[in-house]
Amino acid sequence: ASADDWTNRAIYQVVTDRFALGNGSSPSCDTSQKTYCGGNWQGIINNLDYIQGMGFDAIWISPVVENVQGTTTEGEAYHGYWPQNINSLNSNFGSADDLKSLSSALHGKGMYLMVDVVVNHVVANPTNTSSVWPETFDYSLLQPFGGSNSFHTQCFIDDYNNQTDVEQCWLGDSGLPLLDLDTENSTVVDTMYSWIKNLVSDYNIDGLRVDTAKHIRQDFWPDFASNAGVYTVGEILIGNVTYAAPYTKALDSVLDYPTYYAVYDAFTNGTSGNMSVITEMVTQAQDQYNHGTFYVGSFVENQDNPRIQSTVTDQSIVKNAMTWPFINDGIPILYYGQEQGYQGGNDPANREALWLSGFNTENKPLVTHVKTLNAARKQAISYNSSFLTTKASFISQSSTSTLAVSKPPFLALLTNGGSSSSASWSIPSSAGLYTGSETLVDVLTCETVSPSSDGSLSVSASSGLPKVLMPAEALSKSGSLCSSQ
Ligand code: ABC
Repeated sequence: ASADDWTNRAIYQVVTDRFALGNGSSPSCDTSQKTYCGGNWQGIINNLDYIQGMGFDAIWISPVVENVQGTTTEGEAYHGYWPQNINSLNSNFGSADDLKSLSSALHGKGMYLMVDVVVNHVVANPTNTSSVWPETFDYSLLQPFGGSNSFHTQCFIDDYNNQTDVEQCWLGDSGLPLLDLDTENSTVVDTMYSWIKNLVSDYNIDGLRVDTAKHIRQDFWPDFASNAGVYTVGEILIGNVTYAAPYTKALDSVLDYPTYYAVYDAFTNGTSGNMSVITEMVTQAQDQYNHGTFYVGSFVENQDNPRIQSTVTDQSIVKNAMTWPFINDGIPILYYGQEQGYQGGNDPANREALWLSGFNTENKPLVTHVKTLNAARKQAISYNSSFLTTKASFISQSSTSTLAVSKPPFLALLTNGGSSSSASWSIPSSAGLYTGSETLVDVLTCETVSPSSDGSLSVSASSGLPKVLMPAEALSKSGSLCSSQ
């Protein structure tokens, strides 16, 4: 599927090892141990209704290839980011048939499969830590790269502001080095290009999340992407739009990290969090990214960063932050477990087992919230045929604790004030959003508000909850959203 095919989708991100077991069992899973807990592809297949039931129509799974075996100084490779043999699958997650079954089960339900892929490095436990590189590894394990000449000379990245270091040196440390493939070496390059072509076709993959994309020269990526032939979204872990921008030409797009940091900071610092930084970041990204922000992956949690609720548990604030990915330009991504209220902090604590929640959806306000957001976005897409190609715009507010985002038919009103605060937003008639004759429905509560006769709008919220307003007319054909309107 192409980037355009992905724009109307919503992605549920799973850490394969932590989502579900194929046999339905629920073993304990101590995240601090950094070991495999047993989740696998069959477990995902068995629980697709849980994911689809919340309105998601795509999943992103952990890297699928065989990883370093046994334990390392950083534990086991349960997350999948330590490839050892790229031509074989990670048997902890299942067999080739299981992965094919997952792909076809998804397609049978009209859903897409996004696979995480690692090209930057492979991993082997050092055999002899006292020896000097390249004598340190058994290269025969690293398939199909079997020799030190496939790698950049060992050095560890110590200056992330030095792009040569970032591309040529290694991630990890001497305890667990991530052997940095020499992606200037034409044999390595050709191997990777044909590998990705085969992987996508063997498992009928619809999109790729490209790990560590900033650690490889930009001009490696266009041919990689064309061999893949599907939507590619790169991980450029950076808070800076100008740095990330060129990668939106090398790949289809990037995970929207700069905005992520702005959103995380805005919602986890009480009312001193500055919502106007979100406006600045998105505006820059809309201007600088290829295709604006229409193809970005928009998220507020993932496997590398502390969950929102590790910092803030006020449910109004949590709901505001969770609303963000669904009301802006990008493709929304929800990291598994957020809907269950998980609170894990930094890696590895943020990789809790979802089965411990029992996949319960009853009396789970955040499950309901996500379900409503997905339904609202689908309704917006079907009501306004240019929704997906209309840039989100921001209506300036007097307080930096509030944000008003217009993406017709949505007007989303967010606040970081929390449940004991009151917030207000005003939309001047000069914004040109309304004529004054509309009735607007907050799809999160089904309450209505009306603009004044001049088209201006004043809204207040007493418990710090977000509002997602849509004209009642935009809902009339929808069965599920505020159907009495
Ligand atoms: C293991 C342990 C951790 C331990 C860590 C050092 O080692 O488990 O407890 O803290 C995988 C595993 C991890 C594992 C690592 C290393 O491998 O999942 O558990 O950590 O062995 C991707 C994946 C990630 C994966 C890998 C490796 C890469 O999403 O899950 O990790 O395949 C860098 C990379 C980025 C990578 C990330 C983990 O590290 O660029 O691709 N993620 C700065 C740098 C970033 C850097 C980041 C963190 O620090 O610019 O490049 O990311 O080290 C902003 C700034 C940014 C700054 C951030 C922190 O702040 O603008 O520049 O990022 O404001």
